[in-house]
Amino acid sequence: MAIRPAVAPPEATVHTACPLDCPDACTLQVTVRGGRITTIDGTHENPVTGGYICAKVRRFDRRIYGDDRLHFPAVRIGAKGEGRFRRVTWNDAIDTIADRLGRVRDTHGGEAILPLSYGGSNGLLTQDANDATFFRRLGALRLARTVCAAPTGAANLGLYGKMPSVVYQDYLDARLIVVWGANPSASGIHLMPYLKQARANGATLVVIDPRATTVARQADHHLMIRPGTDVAVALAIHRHLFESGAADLAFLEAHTTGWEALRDRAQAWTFERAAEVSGLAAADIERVARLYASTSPAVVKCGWGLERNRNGGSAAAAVLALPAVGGKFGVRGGGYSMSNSASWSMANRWLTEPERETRVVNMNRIGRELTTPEQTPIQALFVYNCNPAVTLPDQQRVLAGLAREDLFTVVFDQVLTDTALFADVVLPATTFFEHYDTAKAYGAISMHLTRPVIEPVAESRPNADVFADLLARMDLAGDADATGELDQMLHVLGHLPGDSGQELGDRGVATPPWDGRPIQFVDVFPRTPDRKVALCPADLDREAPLGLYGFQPDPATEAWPLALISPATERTISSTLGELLPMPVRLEMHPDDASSRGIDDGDDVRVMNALGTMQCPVKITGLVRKGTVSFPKGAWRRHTANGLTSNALVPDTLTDLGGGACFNDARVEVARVDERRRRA
Ligand SMILES: Nc1nc2c(c(=O)[nH]1)N[C@H]1C(S)=C(S)[C@@H](COP(=O)(O)OP(=O)(O)OC[C@H]3O[C@@H](n4cnc5c(=O)[nH]c(N)nc54)[C@H](O)[C@@H]3O)O[C@H]1N2
Ligand SMILES: Nc1nc2c(c(=O)[nH]1)N[C@H]1C(S)=C(S)[C@@H](COP(=O)(O)OP(=O)(O)OC[C@H]3O[C@@H](n4cnc5c(=O)[nH]c(N)nc54)[C@H](O)[C@@H]3O)O[C@H]1N2
Ligand code: SF4
Ligand SMILES: [Mo]
Repeated sequence: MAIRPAVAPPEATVHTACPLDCPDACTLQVTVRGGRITTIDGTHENPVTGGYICAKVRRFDRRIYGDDRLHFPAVRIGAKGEGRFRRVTWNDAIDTIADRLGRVRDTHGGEAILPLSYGGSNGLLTQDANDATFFRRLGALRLARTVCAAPTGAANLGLYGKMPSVVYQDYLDARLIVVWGANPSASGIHLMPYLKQARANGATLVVIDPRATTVARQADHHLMIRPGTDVAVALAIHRHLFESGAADLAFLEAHTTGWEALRDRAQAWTFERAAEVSGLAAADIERVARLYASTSPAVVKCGWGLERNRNGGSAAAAVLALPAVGGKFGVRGGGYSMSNSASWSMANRWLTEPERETRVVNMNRIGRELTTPEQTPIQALFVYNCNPAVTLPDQQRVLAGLAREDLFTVVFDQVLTDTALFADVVLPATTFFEHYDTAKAYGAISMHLTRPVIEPVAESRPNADVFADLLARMDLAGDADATGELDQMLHVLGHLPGDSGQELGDRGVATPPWDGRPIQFVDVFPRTPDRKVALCPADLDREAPLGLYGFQPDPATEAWPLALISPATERTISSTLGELLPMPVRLEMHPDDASSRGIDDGDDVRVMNALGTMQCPVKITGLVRKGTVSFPKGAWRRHTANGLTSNALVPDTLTDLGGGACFNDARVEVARVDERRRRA
């Protein structure tokens, strides 16, 4: 698989890889007939793919050729949000953008321009390449990309310097597997066969989740925890390890700092107290603590579900600290898994333009930034690789910001998203079947080349080309810049560590560091300055409002007693592919919560709190814990009766560490839509 030719012949089977925001980075085999994609399937080049892929990507042709696909650049002719546009040429669209951004910069300064993107579905070429060069040279605001993995990332960085994680293949060696706040049955499906095989080999599986997900139903022990209380449960396990003599003091002395502080802070968390806070039975927590103390190799897989609340950073830190205290490192199948995204140590070396010290905007507070600006008001918004109208907290405020008539908004996307409806200029983007990219797994440690399989649909174009055009049109281009997409791809490949760029270009797959299966504390060590695990790092301790491992009580009130969570589902990747999600989307609710409110299965309900209301039908199910309701992440506005999704109920408060989003910290009440309203 050499990087050229750019596009497959009209009849061919082409190998590529999936760069969507999923831990697995599947390698793909795509059949093309008459220049159109006919089938998409998995291969074995990425060993975890195992020849199969998820249903979303298997039917990705429905996005590529679907009704919601953007075909041409267009400018707004209706009101903001109305979605009436007039087709224009690329030349005119780029001129309009260059003209408006230039005027905003000259009148208000670069800090009146906000680039809004998240690495949602993107590899090394479609984000932080020409786009970053462009916005840096414009002197635009900087974006803190905190919507995901900010608290877990801060914890993993603070404790371990993001040491590479235990990979899926090594779960087969574990005797105990704890899946904590993760749902691989939907959001990293290639872990599932390893869990099944590990259990067949005799391993015990523990799942800690407020919902009985598929993986939880396969577990030997499922702790159906109250959202936001993981730190209490993890500390109770730490307390048990120290009290029972199971803590590995020799390891703690030799390889960690700050363990006494962790021990002291865990002291208050008896099983009973943790049980009270978390809604679990003390005996169930104790059983898991005893299992963890007595079983090796033991691996803890920390997910992202537990981070999205006010205690999320401390929760992740307490969970990640378990293998250090329990003495679980140094054997295959022992230790922890968090994200492996940092395991290649790439540091964006291909970006030569220095970052400027402009103001940093936290993307979780975009609604506030756009509507009640404290500093230079944002006059221009450039959205790409992101769908803020439905993916960010405090949705009504975000929508109010997007509706500002004076805000010049560009939305560059593959489909007409809810955000694109608010654009002044809409630009059509290629999908990963039409452009180059890299697919870097963050579950396994593997990296693959994503390459164009078909010609771009209609007039869609890759990010690299469009930002190169904008650089040129605004007289911001430098002589050494990569111009077109292929040029940029070769430039990025040329800056990858070791031979990996060459390998990706030649073979489409790079050799992972440590053969891709490092054993923690044998092959890899903490990347902290002293190579020790920092169990109570000073910066994290300062940042967390109650100090690291502090517990901020549940925000539930009498008026808003239910916890609303919004986890990933198998049908979308965040809001990507949401255009294909069947309607309507339902709120999952426990039978007891429903009956105490007189709600029947299928009833239309209002889900409400002080921030807003969402109206949708209910699905009554024992698969969600009592006191918690669940609505799918990634739903579009069309999926509810009133055009607002769960994010209309999510506060824009930030997590204790990392400035992360509190998606699972919404507290709500649910009521049946009354008959009169229903007829209206
Ligand atoms: N199919 C699919 N795959 C995806 C995605 C997708 O949207 N769809 N998204 C991708 C992205 S962007 C990410 S970040 C990852 C996310 O992957 P995951 O780590 O699986 O994250 P979530 O789906 O947010 O939540 C995981 C589980 O945490 C539970 N949970 C919620 N709150 C709490 C809590 O307070 N404590 C505990 N212990 N559990 C809690 C939820 O019920 C859920 O089952 O998946 C990626 N993969
Ligand atoms: N309620 C709730 N909300 C959540 C979460 C939650 O758990 N609950 N989870 C959060 C998480 S984990 C994440 S990661 C965020 C993700 O939120 P976003 O960053 O908004 O990600 P997506 O929803 O995937 O939207 C990405 C958009 O980029 C477009 N796109 C993809 N590739 C390209 C490209 O090459 N070029 C251009 N120009 N566009 C492209 C896609 O079509 C899509 O519309 O959502 C968050 N939102
Ligand atoms: S979304 Fe995940 S499971 Fe689906 S093809 Fe892509 S990498 Fe594989
Ligand atoms: Mo995410």
